[in-house]
Amino acid sequence: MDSLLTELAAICGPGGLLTEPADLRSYVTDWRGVFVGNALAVARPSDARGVAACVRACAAAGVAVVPQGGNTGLAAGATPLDLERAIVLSLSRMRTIRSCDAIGFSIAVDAGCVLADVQSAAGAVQRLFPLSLAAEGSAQIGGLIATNAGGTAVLRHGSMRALVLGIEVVLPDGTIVDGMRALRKDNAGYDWKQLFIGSEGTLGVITGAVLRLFAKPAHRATALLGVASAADAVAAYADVQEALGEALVGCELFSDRAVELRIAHEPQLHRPIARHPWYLLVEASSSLPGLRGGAEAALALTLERGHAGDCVLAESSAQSEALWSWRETITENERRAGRSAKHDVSVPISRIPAFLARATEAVECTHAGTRVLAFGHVGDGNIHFNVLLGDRAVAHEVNATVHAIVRDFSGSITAEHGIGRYRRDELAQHRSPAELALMLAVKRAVDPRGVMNPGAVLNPHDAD
Ligand code: FAD
Ligand code: 2HG
Ligand code: ZN
Repeated sequence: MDSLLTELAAICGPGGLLTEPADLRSYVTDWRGVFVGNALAVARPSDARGVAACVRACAAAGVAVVPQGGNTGLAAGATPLDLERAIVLSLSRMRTIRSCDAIGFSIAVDAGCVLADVQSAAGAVQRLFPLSLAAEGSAQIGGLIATNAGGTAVLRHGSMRALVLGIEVVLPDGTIVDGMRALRKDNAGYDWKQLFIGSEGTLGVITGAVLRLFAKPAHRATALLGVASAADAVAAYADVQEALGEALVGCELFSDRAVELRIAHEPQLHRPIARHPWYLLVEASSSLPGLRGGAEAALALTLERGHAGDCVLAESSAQSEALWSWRETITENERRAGRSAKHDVSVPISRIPAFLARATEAVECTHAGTRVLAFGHVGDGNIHFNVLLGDRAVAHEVNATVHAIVRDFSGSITAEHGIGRYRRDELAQHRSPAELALMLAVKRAVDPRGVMNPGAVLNPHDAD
């Protein structure tokens, strides 16, 4: 093993290989601090050739490679758990914006670029990279592609898959495949990049990407609505969708429990509108004038129909950001509140109220000391049905209770965070044997020696 570490140190250059336990700790621990793994080293190459050389060296030594971006994932996909011999391959030193094409509305970046930096680079040329999420100051483009991340603008712009034009990947045998094309239309053979989007590091290491940009909208409108029930919330969502149409960017739901959690940590804050059981945060944007009038009409419509009880429309971008902070701090406040069981579910939008009612009752009545903290992307049918736990020992039972209900609603157990290691053992209950066989066939074809992130997504024994 010493010879592998010597080889990796030579590939990564000065300071590029970490081997001291204190230096490894943050890389082998997931964002929530729930999962702690083990690695021989963290390799931080500085370019795609360095990544390829690291992967080749590990494959030859029979050592697993766990790709890691910003380590903000919520499915323990980047955490080397239960692996006898693994290295974490961190893209953190690959942060170059390779080029930005304002006319072609595209940007080519290293996979280690942090999302906020890509947003800024696009903004500097009056373009928009629309992916937006609370972890944007740390999450990297490679990790966002590997998880097919969603966020708060999916309603208008889609998940990461819809934003990727081309990628560059390193395969498990060290081959670099260059697909850094900025083409909008290209039907030449299989669209192989789709395999890597959402593959959670199990098929290869994404080292670069060409991303789609949009015109930076001149006008934005942000509103917060107070609603009495989940049924009113989905009805209010339909109202604003009806009134704002293509100007609607996102529609986010959170409960008053989320507001209470924040105020518990920041007691100087006041609720931005009168207390309601639920709140709906609506974001719209347009390059055309008249958006504010449109937003006012949308709010009037939903108030008139009785779906919202109160609302506020931001008067400035500072007020927009202040409203968004109620939504974007929920995950951090949940982490501060202690151990929780996360569920990243999707169900048909119109069935969200029935799902919430049934799952809340099943959890809170069956598992003593639990409190549901539900929030999410209502316009995508994606609810983070998280459960604050009094007793962490019931986490698995709570997962089973919630996921059984998700199955009854023909939903998904992960709408955006992925399977990783957190949900791996449940995948077989939610995909047919034919679908699982297809996934295993892909894994075996691309990674026959099981080098790439073994134990994530697929059970390692099934993948043998
Ligand atoms: P990591 O956590 O490092 O890795 C995630 C997975 O991708 C792992 O399986 C890893 O092996 C693989 N991977 C990482 N880099 C590469 C690469 N270069 N090549 C191949 N595989 C790679 N997610 C959403 O979808 N929507 C949200 O709204 C959202 N909000 C969040 C808010 C907070 C506060 C936090 C902490 C997380 C949130 N997430 C959200 C989850 C997380 O930010 C995303 O999953 C993100 O895509 C992870 O990116 P990362 O660079 O941190 O990847
Ligand atoms: C969000 O929508 C993220 O804020 C995180 O996907 C959700 O904390 C969570 O479970
Ligand atoms: Zn989310």
